[in-house]
Amino acid sequence: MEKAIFDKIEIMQGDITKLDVDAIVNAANRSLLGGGGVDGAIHRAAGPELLEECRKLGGCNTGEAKITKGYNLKAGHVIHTVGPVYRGKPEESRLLSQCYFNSMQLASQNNLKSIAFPAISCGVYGYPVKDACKIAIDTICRFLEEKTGSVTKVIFILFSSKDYDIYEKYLKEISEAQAVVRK
Ligand code: AR6
Repeated sequence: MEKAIFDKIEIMQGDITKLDVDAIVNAANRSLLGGGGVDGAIHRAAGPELLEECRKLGGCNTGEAKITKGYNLKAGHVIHTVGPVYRGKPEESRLLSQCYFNSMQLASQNNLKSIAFPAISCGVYGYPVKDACKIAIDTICRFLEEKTGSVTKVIFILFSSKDYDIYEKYLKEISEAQAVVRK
């Protein structure tokens, strides 16, 4: 893996609704009509026009992604994706990976440069953060390696310091492993 890929990835702790990026990703449900957690926070910060646009989208399947404007957010766009509910079945990791891949694809198709992801499925949907973190980071690295898209900055933003530490540790592990391989 190229070192340049890791230069495009950043990990932060905080509130995704405050970020000034081209797109923030929403961990939505299949109705796309809002909910709790990060979905509720994004809708509150974006204002009612976001819900109006979401109503026209006709929902979204698990693993897929749809884009809207950001309205009152600093972020220009919201990419809504629907993570799997965790039950420990094998297809859930594929679906979670698709959320990240399809969100990146949509960002690229819209010529966006910066995108921020929350820990999709790691709240109400119950996905274990350690497993979800690997899927998230591995999928983004694969995307950045395979595609020459518009995205030059990918931020993972975690609400808790515990989740932040898990992401930081894994990113360090794989970037150091790559450094050894390159020697
Ligand atoms: N900024 C960053 N991360 C946040 C924020 C925030 N403002 N708020 C929460 N998180 P969840 P899910 C973290 O439950 O598991 C909704 O009702 C949170 O700590 O928001 O994919 C939808 O409508 C957790 O780590 O999403 C769906 O019905 C992560 O975001 C359902 O929840 C995801 O937690 C989706 O469940």
